Amino acid sequence: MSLYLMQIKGWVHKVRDLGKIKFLLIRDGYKIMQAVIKKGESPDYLLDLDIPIESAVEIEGEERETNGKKEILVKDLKILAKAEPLPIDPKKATPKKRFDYRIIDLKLPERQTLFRLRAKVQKFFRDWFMENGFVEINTPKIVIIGAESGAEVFPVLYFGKEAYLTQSPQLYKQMMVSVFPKVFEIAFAYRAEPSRTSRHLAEFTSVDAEMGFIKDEYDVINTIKKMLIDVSEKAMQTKEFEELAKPIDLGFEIITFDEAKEIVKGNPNEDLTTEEERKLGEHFMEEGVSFVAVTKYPWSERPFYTMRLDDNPSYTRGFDIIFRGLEIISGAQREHRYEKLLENIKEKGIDPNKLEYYLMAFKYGMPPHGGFGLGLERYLRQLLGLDDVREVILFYRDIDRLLP
Ligand code: ATP
Ligand code: AMO
Repeated sequence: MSLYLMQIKGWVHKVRDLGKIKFLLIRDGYKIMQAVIKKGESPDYLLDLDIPIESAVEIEGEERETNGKKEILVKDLKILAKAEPLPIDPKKATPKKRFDYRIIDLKLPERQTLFRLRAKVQKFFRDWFMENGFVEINTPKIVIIGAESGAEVFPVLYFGKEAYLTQSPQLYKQMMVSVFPKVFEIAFAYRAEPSRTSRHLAEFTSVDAEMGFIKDEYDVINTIKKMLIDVSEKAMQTKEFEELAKPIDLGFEIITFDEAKEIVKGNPNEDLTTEEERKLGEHFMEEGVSFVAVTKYPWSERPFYTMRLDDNPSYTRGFDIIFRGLEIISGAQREHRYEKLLENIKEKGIDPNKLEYYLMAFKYGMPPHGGFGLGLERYLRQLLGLDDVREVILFYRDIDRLLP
């Protein structure tokens, strides 16, 4: 029995042609619906129409129920854009081919589910910051000095002068806590990583925050704890997550760098290695702890802006957050005292003249402050239990890929 006339627009996902009856699956970017062309009930010309998969179509028909499932009996079908035969089957293609033909790969419903989840997660982070008094800022992406390390920058020719793509909004977000007590930014950051790993991108999404008037780095870590638990809970409650992955425990622990090195039996004189991060993650996951904050990093491993311990200057208030065995966040209490900051800059071998505008902010009421940067692709990779950050960014950039 026909219910009512309706219209759907979307892409032809599958066609099953049985001669007198044709079943079409139509995908609209959210769901897949069945449309039926039936001799005697649909106009005759439709039975002979060539409808290649992935063509964009507009269908009018009657909604009805067959065997408890809703479908559309087609009364009219317009091909808005006829698709050519697809060059790959993304379900069977190698990763290289999938990424060469990413636009076809993205037509798989499970990819769309993933990118709808990514869009929601980005919104959950933004909502969380806004609900907690952070002001959203947008800082320059073309800069003169790299904040993290000089070597990994992309040079840009800027009206005849050499500039760089920003590695992190670090210097600007710090400057901004002398204006607003709490700021955040979600934007691409650029690293000329010559590496081919499953966790490095040349262009990644950095979720950054900076907070003024803190007591110490634990204020920042506890803020991160609330944010990660809230955002992860919301993400896991989405229908997209349910389709893609299994829920994870949201335990959160705070330890020191020396304690972390003891657990993994590592060398306390060097940074945690990738392998040690993995071991640390496994150790804590057994107890339902997915997030491990590791603080009090050695000064030798942290950038100039990190605050050192007054009573033990070879250690800092810098920390990393390891999420199920992978670093997803770096953060710190920053050095806000002008003279000490200048000493630290010189000790790291940086020319303070290059930081003139950054340093200016510290002369006019810079409060004690701290913050963090989270790699959105790394977070999503770990949340979904995937094995490569390339899967969770639409069009990735690395040493081997600038197209598409
Ligand atoms: P940083 O905070 O120093 O900028 P990051 O946030 O980019 O680092 P990673 O580069 O993932 O973090 O560093 C984590 C660990 O990964 C390092 O301790 C190092 O052992 C390892 N690592 C870094 N770069 C590479 C690489 N190109 N190839 C293999 N391992 C690497
Ligand atoms: P860091 O350099 O550790 O710290 O970067 C912060 C976080 O960004 C992510 N990340 C990356 N993700 C993908 N590909 C990359 N090449 C890449 N590089 C970094 C990681 C990392 O934990 N200014 C500091 C943050 C701060 O102290 O506020 C910074 O940029 O998840």
